[in-house]
Parts: sequence; structure tokens; C-alpha cells
Amino acid sequence: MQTTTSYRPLALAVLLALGANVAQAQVTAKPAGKPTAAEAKRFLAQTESKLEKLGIDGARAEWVASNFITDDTEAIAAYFGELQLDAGGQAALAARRYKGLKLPDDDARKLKLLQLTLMLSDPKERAEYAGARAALNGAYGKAKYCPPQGSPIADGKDCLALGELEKILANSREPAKLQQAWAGWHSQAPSYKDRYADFVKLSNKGAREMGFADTGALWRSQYDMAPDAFAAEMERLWQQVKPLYDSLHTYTRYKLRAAYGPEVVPATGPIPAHLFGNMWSQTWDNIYPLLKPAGDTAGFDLTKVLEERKTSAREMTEYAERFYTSLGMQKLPASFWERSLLTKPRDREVVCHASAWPIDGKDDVRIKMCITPTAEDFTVIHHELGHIYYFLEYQKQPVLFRQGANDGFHEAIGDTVALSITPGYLKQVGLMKEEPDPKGDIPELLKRALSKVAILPFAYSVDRWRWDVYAGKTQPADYDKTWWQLREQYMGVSRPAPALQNGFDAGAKYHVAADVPYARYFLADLLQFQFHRSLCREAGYTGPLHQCSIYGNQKAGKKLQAMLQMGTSKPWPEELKAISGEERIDGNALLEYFAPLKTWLDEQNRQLAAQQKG
Ligand code: X8Z
Ligand code: ZN
Repeated sequence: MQTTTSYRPLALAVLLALGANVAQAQVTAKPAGKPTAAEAKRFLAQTESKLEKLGIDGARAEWVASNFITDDTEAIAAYFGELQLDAGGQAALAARRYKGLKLPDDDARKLKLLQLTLMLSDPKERAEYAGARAALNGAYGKAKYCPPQGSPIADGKDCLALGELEKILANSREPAKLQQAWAGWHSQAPSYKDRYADFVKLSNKGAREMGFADTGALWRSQYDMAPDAFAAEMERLWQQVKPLYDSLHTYTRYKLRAAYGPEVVPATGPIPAHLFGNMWSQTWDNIYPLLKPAGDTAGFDLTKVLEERKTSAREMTEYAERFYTSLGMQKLPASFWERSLLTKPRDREVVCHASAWPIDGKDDVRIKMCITPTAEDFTVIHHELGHIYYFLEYQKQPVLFRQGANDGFHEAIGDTVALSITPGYLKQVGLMKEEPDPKGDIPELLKRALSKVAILPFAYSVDRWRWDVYAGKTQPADYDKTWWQLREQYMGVSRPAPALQNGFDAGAKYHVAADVPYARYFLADLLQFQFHRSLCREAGYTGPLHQCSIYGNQKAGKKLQAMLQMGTSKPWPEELKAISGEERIDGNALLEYFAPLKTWLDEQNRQLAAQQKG
């Protein structure tokens, strides 16, 4: 299946989205004689139409497994996963027959996409791979921390799920509680570490059977460029934005020291990871109250407004839907409302990590999210609907092109829309009474930076870690060691408790346990500013980027829709050029957006350093 949170490697994702069964995979049996362009076209047409039908079963099996975590649903998901893997591999092998043939661009592209996949020829290994994958997804979804009796974070409960632990990280300001919630969650992952290590071996075997060096190389091959060139591009982009991150990190250290004292926050070196308001220290908006500029007295708090109004999960989703329809897009289909999961059920285990599902990619599209009335979830719901509208817009493309231009594009759409959630917009939709004085927009910019700038080194380094794991450079005994080396080097954060025996801190992150590539979020973080800038221009807006909202602007909406409708039918640089005039993913739009904040942060840091000396 192709949930966007659970994107598989590209072609595999398509095949998983489509499902497959063994008998039908036999369409890929080798025809006799010399291959021709006409035969290739027939092969693609047959493969696409068969795979389209097959996908729905697989997607449903996985939907059920994530919505009702039990041994049985896990086994059913694994069974379909196995069939899909087989079909994907068969189609990929069959596609090789047309190598070197002169073909129309579309057909050549489809054949290329089909081959970006794993292939495990041994049925036993296929079953093990699919079983491990389903088990890891379930293990993450049902993990809970059961604190010792009478523990201050227990709050009368025996065991705490991730959502409850995240709430403590977001709201508590007591280092001991924060540390316990952090360490409690991170103590769950070792139970599935061995399974993950086995899974890595099988995945690599599958990548190698298709001719890739390892699974990391397969992932890096999905960007219309050589895998090494992609790695170099990621590093170039990181270097471009690093000075802004450094300024934010320095400022944050001063403020955290003021809040927690020098015994908790060191003057130099990495900062303990439990103090950033987020389980993975990946976004820091929850500690805005500790970091806010001295002059921010307005104190607008969207979470408070949503909570006070008891905004329901459905209402939150409708706010987001109205944004997309204001751009000229359709209303969500009735089945979306009937079949989506919008709130955490009380009576069963589900994978709460938000995701969007193109079950049949047409009428049946859904999200699964445990929505709470918070500012964070207000953004996430716009993110999820970004995926949904991408599915709906590219539904007329051939099956193999029903993907984002690249996976970073898919992740960027909803975030682009959410950049338009400005104070002006909130006032317009009645969620804010008085817009703050636009002259004082440092508070708004700082809030934004706490998610958009803070996440950059996290989003980069998750896959830096995994590339080395898949390449065999990092062995299971060193999982934690290299994970924390990267956390310290790129993010400037450290483990807030002694390392665990056989620890697996990386596995405490959903995308590692569920094997979802993460570089996409790094790309999306940059792309969304490129999209935002070009859509604001299209709307005729000329002011500062952070005050621009494209809400209600159909001209900008058309431009966005045109890109969404292309799916992955063209190499992504062409699609980027069409929407933004740029051919490269680049940090300059993000830097332009935050330029006033960078100046402000550097001045604050200068003053704070002088105060400390004085
Ligand atoms: O996983 C997600 C989305 C679903 S694709 C909620 N995100 C990343 C994360 O939570 O780690 C969005 C931003 C980063
Ligand atoms: Zn997403």
C-alpha cells in the first residue's frame, strides 16, 4: 500500500499500494522472441491494470492491521505483504527485458520506476521479511511504558501510551518528570531490536537481488539522480541552512539554562534531549513559552482556543478541508468521513502515528490520526489532507505515476498549505480575535522556526543513520552509539539518561520501526518554502513571506493543482521548475522567510553572551 507515512521504496510502494497475488504475478512470465516497444507497452498496460485491482486487498489488510492491532490482523497484513513483495519483484524482473530498447518517455519512465524495488526470490525469506515488517509496525503501535507504582508521571494509570508520554514532554517543566517520560518510551524499543536487525538483513538481500548495493542505496536511487549525487545534495542543503539552525540552538540554550539552571543545561556541548518539548527533540514549538521574546505579551495560544471551544476532531478536519476547497479543490468524498479514523479509540490498540491512505486512490481515500484539539494537530491535519488531495488530484494518471513527484513533494503539500495559517488567516476564520501587531512578527517567526528550522538536522540525520545501518557500517551492537553520535553532531542534543543494555533508541521513532524513509521530510521542509514563495507570488502578494496566506486564492490553487495532477509522470526537477521556476531543491526560500528572525536571534545571542560575561 502507499500510505504516505508508510511509503515504501518507490516502485514497491506502488505495488504495495496496488497489492498483487501470486497467480497474477505470472503475467510477467517471459515472452519469447526479441522484445519490442509495442510489447513493452502491452506489458505495462497489463501490469498496471492487474496491479491496480490487486492493490486494494493489500491496502485494506494493512489498514485493518493498523486500526486493530492483534496477532491475527498482523498475520493477515504479513500475508498480503508477502504476496505484494512477490508480485513487485516479478514485475521488476520482467521489466528488465526492455532494457536498452527505444521507447516513448512515459513507458521508459514506468519501466524504471518498476525496477526501484526489492526482490526476494526465496519464498521463505519473503515470508520472513513481510512478517518482520508487520510485527515491527504492530510492536511500535502497541508499546506502552508502565512506570513503577506511585511514580509522579503515572497519574493514576498503570501504563502510558506514547500519546500520554508525549503530552508530558510537551507540558511539564519538571526535569525529573520529563526525563522519566523520555526514558520510559525509549525503554520500549529494545524488545524489537533483534527483529529490526533481522529485517535489515532481509531487506538488503532484496535490494541486492535487484542490483542495488543495499536498501539505503535503493532509497537514494529514487530521486531521478545517482544515489551518491543524492547524498551529496542532502549534505549541500544541510550546510546551506546550518547557520540558521546554529543561531536557533544557541538562543534556545540560553533560554533553557535560564529556565532549568546550569546543572541541567550545560554552557557548551549538546543539550539533554528531554528538554525540547518533544519525544525526539525534532520540533520545539511546545517550549515556546520558555523561549518567547520578552515583549511577547499578546500570548495568543491556538491550543487554548481549540481546547476551550472543545473543537472536535471532525471540526479540526473541516477547517483543513475548507482551506483546500478555498483553493478550488473538491470536497472530501463521503467515504472519507465514514472510513477515516479521527480519534483514538478507547477499547483497542491502534497505530496512532498520523497517516493518509489512498486505498483505491479514487473514491476511497482515508486518514488515520488520533486528533486532539492542539495547535500541533491543527497543522498535522492540514499535512494529512495535503496527502489526500495529492491522491485525489493525480488519480487520472496511469497507476505507476500515482505518486508524488518525489516523496519530499508528497510531504510538502500539506505543510505548504499550513504555512498559510497566519494570524491574518486565523482571524478570518474566527479562531483569533485580534491580529497581533505585524511589526512585532518575531514571535510568529520564532514559533514557526521551532518546528521548521528545528527539524532540519533531525530530518537529515535519521537517514544518515539508516544509510550506514543498511550499508553494514553500523552493526546492531553500535546502533545506539552511532545514533547518538549523529544526534550530538547535527542536532546538538544528548541522551538524557545512561545508555541501555542492548538499547535501540532509533527504534523509538515510528519511521525507523515502520521502515519509512525519512529524507523526504528534510526535502519537504525546504520545498514547502519554495512552493509557498511561488504560490504567494502567483497570488500577487509582494509583502514578507511569513505574512502571506493563499487562503481563498484560486489562482494560486490552480498552480498547485496543476503540479499535483502530474503525479510522478515527469522527473521532479521539471515539476519543480513548472511551479517555482527553480530546478533544484534549495534552502534559499526558507532562509528568505526566516531572514528577520536570523538577524534577531544573532542580536539576542550577542547580548546574552555579553550579559553572561558581564
Ligand atoms: O510522519 C509525519 C506525518 C505523517 S507523513 C505526521 N511527519 C514526520 C514526523 O512526525 O516525524 C510530519 C513531519 C515529520
Ligand atoms: Zn506526511
